[in-house]
Order: sequence, then C-alpha cells, then structure tokens
Amino acid sequence: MATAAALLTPILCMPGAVSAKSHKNSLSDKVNSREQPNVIIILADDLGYGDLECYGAKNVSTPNVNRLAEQGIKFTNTHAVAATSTPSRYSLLTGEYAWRRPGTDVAPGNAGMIIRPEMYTMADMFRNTGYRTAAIGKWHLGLGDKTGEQDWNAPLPSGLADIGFDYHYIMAATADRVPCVFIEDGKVANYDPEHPIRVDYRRNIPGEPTGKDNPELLYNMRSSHGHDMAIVNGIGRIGYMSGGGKALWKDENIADSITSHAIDFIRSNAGEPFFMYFCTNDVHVPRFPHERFRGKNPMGVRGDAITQFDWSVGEIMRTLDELGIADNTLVILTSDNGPVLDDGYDDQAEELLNGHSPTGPYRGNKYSAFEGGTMVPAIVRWPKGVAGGKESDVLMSHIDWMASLGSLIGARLPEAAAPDSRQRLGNLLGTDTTDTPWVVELASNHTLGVRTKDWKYIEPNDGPAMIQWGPKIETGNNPMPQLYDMSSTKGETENVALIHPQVVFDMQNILRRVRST
Ligand code: NG6
Ligand code: CA
Repeated sequence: MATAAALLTPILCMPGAVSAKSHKNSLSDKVNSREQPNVIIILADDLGYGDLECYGAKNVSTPNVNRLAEQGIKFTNTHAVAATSTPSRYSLLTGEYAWRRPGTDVAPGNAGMIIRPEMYTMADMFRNTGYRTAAIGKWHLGLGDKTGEQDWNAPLPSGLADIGFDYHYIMAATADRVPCVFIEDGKVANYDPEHPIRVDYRRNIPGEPTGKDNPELLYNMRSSHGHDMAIVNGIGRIGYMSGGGKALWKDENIADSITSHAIDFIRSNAGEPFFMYFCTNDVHVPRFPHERFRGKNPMGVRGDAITQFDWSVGEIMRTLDELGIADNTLVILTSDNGPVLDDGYDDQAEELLNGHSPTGPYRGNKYSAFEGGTMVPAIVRWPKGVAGGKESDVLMSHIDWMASLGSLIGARLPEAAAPDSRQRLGNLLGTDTTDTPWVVELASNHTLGVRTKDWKYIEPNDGPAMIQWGPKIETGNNPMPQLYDMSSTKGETENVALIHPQVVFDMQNILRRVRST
C-alpha cells in the first residue's frame, strides 16, 4: 500500500486545486485503464448527519463505518442536492439540478423512467470509460416508458441498461411503495408465474385487502400517516398491488439480498475497473431489520436499521479486503437526504431516541429547507489515492461528484452532460481545501436555499411553518427572506437577514444566476 500510495502521490495529492484538464492529462498519461480505481458509492436512505458513531451518534455503534472514516476522510459539510430521495438521486446521477426538470419529486413505484435514456448519466460516464457498472438496492427513479403502464410480468421495455448500467438488482422505488419485488436486469427477480403481478396507484385491485379497510391484517407496525393501501408481509404500503408470490421480498431480508448481490458483482468484476452504485433501504421506513440486528441498542428499530446499514458496509469492505482490491477502490459513503423519525409508521423512533440527535446540531429534518434536510454524512476512502485519517469541513455538494469523478477517471463528457456539476475532485480527495463558492439545496416544497461556508439563505415562502400532511417537521417556510450565520454557534436559530442586506442580495443573485443558466 505504501509503495502504491507513493507512486500516485505526485499525481493525485498535489496541493491546491486540480484543474479538470491537468488532472485528465496526468491520469491518462500515467495510469493505464487497468489501474483506474474501482468506485463504489454507498448511498444510505434518510441517514442523518448525526446517525453514525463517527459523527457523534449516541446509543448505536457503527464500527465498520468508523473504520472507513479512520482510513479515509470524514467530511463535515457535505450537502445532498434535495431533501427527498428522487430529486437527490436524480441530481447525483445526472449532475443536473432536479428542480430544472418537472416530474422529479418523490416518485411512485409505477413511475416511468425519470432519467430519460437520452440523458448522459454518471453510469454512462463510467461505462464509456471502460468500467463495468451496476446499480444495486433502492432505485426510486422510475422504470419503463410511461407511468402506470408497466407490465411487471414481462421484461420492461426500457430501464437501467439504457442509462449506463451493465447490471442492476433494484427495488423500483422504496420499501414502502409497491411493487414489493426486486427487479434484476429489467425483469422481476424470481418471477412467479403462478402469481402474476398487478400494480395500481389510483384504485385497489378488486378483492385485495387494504391497510385502511383491514387493519386487523397488519403486523405490529401500524401506519401513523398514509401507508394504508396494499398489505404486503403484513405491512401497509403506498400503492395497490396483487400477486408476486415467491418474488415478493421479505422485508427482514432486504439488506441481505442487496448486500449479497453487491458482493457477487464485486467478485465477478474484481479483475477490471468497476463502478457500483449501492443504495441501501436502511434507514428508510418501514424499518424492519433482520432479527440478528434487533435489540442491539436502546433506540428500537431505527437504531437497529443503522446497525444493519453498518453491517452492509462492513460486508462490502470485507469483500474488497478478501479480493485484495480495497487499496485501489474509492469508496464514497453518504445519504440521499436528512433524517426523519415518524415517516408514516408507528415504530417508536421518536420516543426511543434516548438523547440521540439524528441531524446532529442541525435544524429541520428530511423534507425541510433547513440544514437538517440536506446536510449528510460523507466519507471517502481510497488507500491508494487519498491520505486517510483526516476530517474536512470543506463545503461540498453531491451535484459536483459527477464532474469530479469524471475527472478522476479521465472521462470526456459530451457537451450537454452534467450541466450543473463542477469539477471539485481536489475537495473529494482531500488535496484541495478551498470551499466551493456556494451550494444550492432543494426542499420538498420546492423552496431553494443557498449555502456558502458562512451563510445559509432560504428564499421567502408563504407556506405553513410545519409540514401539514404527516411528519412533525419544520418546513423552513417564512414569508421573509431568511439568512443565518453558519459560522456562529447559533446556526439556523437567528434570522439575521435584516442586519445583512448585502449578503441577502448576494445570495439572491446566486439563485437568480443559477436559475437562469
Ligand atoms: C412520503 C411518505 C414517506 C416516504 C417519503 C419518501 C407518506 C405519508 N409518506 O410521501 O413515508 O416514503 O414519501 O421518502 O406516504 S424518500 O426518502 O424516498 O424521499
Ligand atoms: Ca431518502
């Protein structure tokens, strides 16, 4: 490892900003494609900034993630693009702000493909640069041509192969949305011809029980809001469904299924560069971890789901170690959006916090325009190319990862690709601690915010201060401009917009400029 690190140090660990051009040239000149690092993005779901032990989590231990952080860089100022899943993932994978595109809000399980085949994705970028590519786990970006028109009993007419993934084993949307089956390479995995699948998001399928009408059929997790349509495995879901038979997932086995498919993909591709987009269901609702993770902490199933997430991370790390490829594999661990406690099932997440703060010090939660909506953990480990054991408070956004990783692998992107993604590879690899000038954040009500290193601006919004449709979460709405001094310990508690009109105006101009490009 020392020799390899020494070899790459002059190329990859130069101090100061690494320009796209110089980096691309140095890489293509000196590193042949066989030496390209493997890249794994581990994207947790609704995992908060404060939910990992290495970020100060209470009551739950995350030894594998801790080790990843110790061997890599732990970032303390990284922002997801949006405070919910679909727009966050859309932006990460395309390098385009989701708010530029209609139809990128939280998708139903029968959404048609939201990233259209003609778009250039991060997966296209890796594939076109000689990588084998895979998406495993939660997808939530639609499948097939048109919303509601999929035939789940036949191969889907368009899918992930059209946007750069050589292999996929995914959940169409979320664990709380039908269809509750895995899709493998465009078809329902373990398809059961005896139990054809029907999915409908408007009306129930005749004869099927629902959470609303048949609560007696629900297992111990009652809905606190929504989730009262189809009942699958005794859990109420969003959307109606019938059939599935042996193809239906078992909620307690989701982490095992996706982790074992991830390991298989790594094993089969260990000899060539690969890119794996690995998205866990943990710690999204319904939280139904395997019994071997249950009862390991005082926080109930939400804590158990964090333990299960840590296990998945550990299995991937162990596989890389066993195959001897950990050294040249860049692992990036992060989350799609901020945390939420009661997200529609009565699972005691709130009551059992026992002093734990899922958002760490930040205000708001998933959905919110406050920092709790988009501030996420981010860890980067690459023994061969990144000096580990560091912490970095450099300002980063997921939006910039596509251009940055493209630069790392020497990819040449087509003209219109990744329009919002800035090349910030030096930030990601810890060689450049210059903050990106600003990042833009999208709340679930479409309010935009801007973060700079020192300030947070939230544009005015007349809507209610609290979410009205379920979770008890502050939206961040305020009819007046909000400006917060993030360099002060007061953070988002004291609106200083009236005291700093120039800063407010500068932030508004950033948004104006970004919107009009
Ligand atoms: C909400 C769901 C919530 C969750 C969220 C998407 C209800 C009442 N709430 O609409 O449970 O599924 O959508 O979460 O249905 S995300 O992390 O995938 O964006
Ligand atoms: Ca999420």
